[in-house]
Amino acid sequence: MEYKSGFVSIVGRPNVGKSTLMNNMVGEKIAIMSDKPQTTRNTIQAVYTDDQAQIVFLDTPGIHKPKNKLGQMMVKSAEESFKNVDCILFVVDDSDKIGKGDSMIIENLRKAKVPVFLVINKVDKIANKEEIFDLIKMYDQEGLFKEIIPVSALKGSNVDSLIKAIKQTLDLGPKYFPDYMVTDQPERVLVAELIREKVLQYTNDEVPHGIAIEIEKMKARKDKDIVDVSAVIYCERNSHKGIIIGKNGRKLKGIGKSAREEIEFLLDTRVNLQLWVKVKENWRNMTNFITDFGLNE
Ligand code: GDP
Ligand code: K
Ligand code: MG
Repeated sequence: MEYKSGFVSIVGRPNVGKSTLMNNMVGEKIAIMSDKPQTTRNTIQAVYTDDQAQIVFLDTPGIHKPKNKLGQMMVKSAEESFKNVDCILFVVDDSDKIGKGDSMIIENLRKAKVPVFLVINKVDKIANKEEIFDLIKMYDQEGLFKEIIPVSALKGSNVDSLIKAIKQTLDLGPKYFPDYMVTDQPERVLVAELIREKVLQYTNDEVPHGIAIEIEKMKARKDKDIVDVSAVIYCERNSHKGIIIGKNGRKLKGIGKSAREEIEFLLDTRVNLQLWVKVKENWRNMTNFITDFGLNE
């Protein structure tokens, strides 16, 4: 059998589970996940490889109305990813109506020249399985989707059917990436993203999107099997700094501990992690500062 490959863009409203789905398909945690919208800031590539095909997934920031410069960049990179792909996964969740956000994406997708799969995610939340058929019927009336596939990205249910369906649409093509490679993101970016995920988790909704992570140092020690990482957590306000650090530094300690554990797992080595919190007002409207953090132009 001849080898197939192609690029697949994952689009959908914030929080429907795009990053969770992509991580499940490639079997590793590449995109960070959280219950806050717009957790994914730049387009991330993740690679699925088996002995018949290679699929390169593009996880895009959610499409929404931009509120600031960072938002504008996120939407732009999501729309760019409609082009130059072999098929598109449009992910929705278990809501029983097609809302404004989804309708907007559907209208955009009508312009796409490649097959669009509809992925109904979070079906683990639907107790009555009849309701899944109702959802399929509702979306089928749009007359847009090549196939409608219900999955649970969180539990991994039916994700194999989705991969099978994608493989069927792909043309013959080369293996773009070596087998072991699951993402184009450099380790530094993954480490920064893991720290950002922990800050978001530990601070609940108190510190909204005003944080960015800069890795100041990431270096393996010569003599020992240990990597020193030092990173700065930038936030927009002094009050946010206090929240992140917490009483007696307790919160920052927790963030550091759980981030360190995940970084150790990622790098497969012991890690010495130092975290600093600094205030940089209004960084989201400063283009230079944003590009500094490796976000797409
Ligand atoms: P994204 O913004 O579309 O990338 O969404 P995320 O992947 O960050 O997921 C948003 C939230 O939905 C997180 O809290 C996930 O744990 C949750 N989630 C994702 N997939 C599922 C699923 O299949 N079932 C359930 N119950 N929750 C999910
Ligand atoms: K999210
Ligand atoms: Mg995401």
